Amino acid sequence: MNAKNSYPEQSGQLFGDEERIAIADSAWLFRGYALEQASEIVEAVRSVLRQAPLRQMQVPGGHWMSVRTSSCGALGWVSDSRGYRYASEDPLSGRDWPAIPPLLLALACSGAARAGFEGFSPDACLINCYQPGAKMGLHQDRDERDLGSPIVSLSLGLPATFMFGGLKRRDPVRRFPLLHGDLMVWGGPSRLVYHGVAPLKAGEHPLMGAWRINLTFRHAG
Ligand code: MD6
Ligand code: FE
Repeated sequence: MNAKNSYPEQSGQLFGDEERIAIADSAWLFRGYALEQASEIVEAVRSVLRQAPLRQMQVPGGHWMSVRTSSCGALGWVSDSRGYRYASEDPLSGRDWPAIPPLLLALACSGAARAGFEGFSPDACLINCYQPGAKMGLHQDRDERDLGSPIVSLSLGLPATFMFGGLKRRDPVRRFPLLHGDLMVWGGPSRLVYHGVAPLKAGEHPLMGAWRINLTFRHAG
């Protein structure tokens, strides 16, 4: 089957015991990729958040994001009324961001390699936390200097509806669920696709309670 034409609504492709779903050219979803390590991952994220707490950020235009964010890695993603950028210090504390925990780094690199992106070396991991009602509007991830590297995205906790559009804002949008433990890798021709997250539905997750956390690993610098 041509990977380009096998969308999650239509088919799942099985490789070994793992489901690898082609979303678009060079965009893959690995269902349940991190399930076995989920509780250790959550512990690692908690330890990052003790050092760099979640906060709400303002976006250009003055609105506040409904998602709460933090970062780890050499660079962290920050936003204020002046714009978005990567910064080597956490503006809340004035200190460096915590390092990316080794377990998370290993997971991101192995996932990238499975999607055909060998040698991925993320220097930024953005942590997005959603409570019911929180959402993320359609956007492109284009603040990274290195657009040749993919983005690796790990979802934990409550399920979300991911919106996956095209390279133009008005292109049609497909929707698919992102579940606890799912890993997405996208790059190459899909690197600048518009995407977003529909408002999170209320629920209770056994490990995460009423939360969804999404980690996105990037090579930003
Ligand atoms: C989220 N994710 O899943 C938001 N961006 O909560 C993103 O914005 C994202 O998952 C680029 C690549 C993968 C992503
Ligand atoms: Fe994004």
